[in-house]
Amino acid sequence: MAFGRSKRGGGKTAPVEPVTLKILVAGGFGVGKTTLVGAVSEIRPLRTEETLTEAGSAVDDTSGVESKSTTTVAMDFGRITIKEDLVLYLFGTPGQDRFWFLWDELAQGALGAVVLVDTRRLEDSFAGIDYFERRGIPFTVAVNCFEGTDRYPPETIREALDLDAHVPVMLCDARTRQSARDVLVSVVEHAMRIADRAAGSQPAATS
Ligand SMILES: Nc1nc2c(ncn2[C@@H]2O[C@H](COP(=O)(O)OP(=O)(O)OP(=O)(O)O)[C@@H](O)[C@H]2O)c(=O)[nH]1
Ligand SMILES: [Mg+2]
Repeated sequence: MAFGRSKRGGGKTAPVEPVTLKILVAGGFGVGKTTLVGAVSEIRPLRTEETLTEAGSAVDDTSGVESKSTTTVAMDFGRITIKEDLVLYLFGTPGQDRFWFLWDELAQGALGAVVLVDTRRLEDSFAGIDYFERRGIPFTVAVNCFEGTDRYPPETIREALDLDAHVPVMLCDARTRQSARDVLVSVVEHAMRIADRAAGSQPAATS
């Protein structure tokens, strides 16, 4: 798992390095992954955007996000300090099926994930949800509420996506720092709950 705490210098006054966690930001094409990483990142996010071309219009369905002119072809990378001793490294996945081969690399060592959802294309999130479920990677489902789209309560989304009762489902605005931050905090809390539960079910160590 991609987190750890270390002390540099060994001296009593040496600052404690923060715990660093790796979080994936996943979801279907054009759902707002790059937007979310950019909204919360405190460093200039690394992006790997390529221009959408006329030639690709048959496979790149931009309905609903017609202003979209680029797409992620490798990953997004950003960082957010949640508190002094907790830093998240964010890895946004590419949204298109042809980049699936990158997912296993990106998922290595991830503590958890966000699956961003657009209710106009709910089915685009199935593959991401299946991916994390199969690998036992904790995830939060975050509905990116585009203007003009119908709003559904989280419980309706849970039913539509056939999610387990413990999976957090929330509504968000991927463009807003606070909203995106809330989603990331939810992922960390959810992953910690699962880790605690797993630790609690382990037989006590014998000395
Ligand atoms: N109105 C509105 N537009 C949004 C929102 N989130 C993203 N957008 C726009 O939607 C488009 C898609 O956003 P991206 O962040 O590129 O989506 P993505 O999921 O990274 O896309 P891919 O990497 O191509 O899969 C962009 O034009 C954004 O400006 C939102 O919450 N509301
Ligand atoms: Mg993107």
